[in-house]
Amino acid sequence: MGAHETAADLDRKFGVPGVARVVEGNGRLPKVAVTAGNASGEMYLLGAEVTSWKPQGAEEVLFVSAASKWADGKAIRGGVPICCPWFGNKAGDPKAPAHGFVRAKAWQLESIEKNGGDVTISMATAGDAETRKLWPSDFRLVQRATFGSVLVMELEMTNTGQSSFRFEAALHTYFRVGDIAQVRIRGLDGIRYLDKTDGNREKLQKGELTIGTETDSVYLDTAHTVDLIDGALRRTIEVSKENSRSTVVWNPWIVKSKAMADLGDDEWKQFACVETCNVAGHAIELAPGQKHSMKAIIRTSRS
Ligand code: TA6
Repeated sequence: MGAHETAADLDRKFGVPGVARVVEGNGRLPKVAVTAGNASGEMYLLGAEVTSWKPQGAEEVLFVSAASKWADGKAIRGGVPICCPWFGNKAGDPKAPAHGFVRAKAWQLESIEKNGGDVTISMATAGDAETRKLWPSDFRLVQRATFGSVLVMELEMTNTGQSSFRFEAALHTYFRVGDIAQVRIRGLDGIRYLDKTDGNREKLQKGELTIGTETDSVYLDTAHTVDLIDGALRRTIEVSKENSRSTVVWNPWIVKSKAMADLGDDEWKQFACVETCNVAGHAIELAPGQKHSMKAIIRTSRS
């Protein structure tokens, strides 16, 4: 977004009447509001963050906290934050922002394309003097979100510099559930994971995963599709992916939620994160001019 481009300026440039408009959202932050044939949804320029996806005839699939802050420089709590170029705390730099810096930046809206009943929104961000203080690499990062009966999010990293770099990336998706106590997560059976609630100990997933306490698990070397089965809302959310070797499952539970200023004390009951990632040992090395694209493909069905 140019220095002074308002939502109205962007709407004049990119808006598609009756399909996708650029408007002021929460905190008067610019967002693209999608009302396409196959789905409705929202994507903020702040962090290129998808905050809503409702396939035609279905309920909202994503969770956003009622206590989320809505301000430039602050990550939105919920939706699909983009964690990049590192995941979690930055090794050796406790003052660096958790999960990298791109989720707290205003991205550039590049295009809105209607394709039948679907809409694809592209937003981009790139290295600058500020980001180089945190991460001395030149890069361009594009998030392409297609809102339709399926939600497809493609995160494409390009090394625009003269030297190689390694980066981590996560589409940190918050899925809305009716009651976390009635959720089962299928598809990780037999997969090794790091349990961040237990000193990062490596463990083995046995059978389906249910969530009955704080859960923060980094599943390793898995390209598996995961099904989030929501007993309360009687639906299944299928999370498949391309070019992603790690999957994170997170719910803060009671104590951690109380400590989070941008999450309601009881909101832990209403979401589960199933995150499409390349983190830890699956960080990606890019040579100058190389690109890497990771995709999350989300479907929902009655169950
Ligand atoms: O993806 C799980 C996780 O890494 C947790 O450890 C927790 O920190 C969560 O992300 C949320 O992080 P945030 O920086 O958004 O509060």
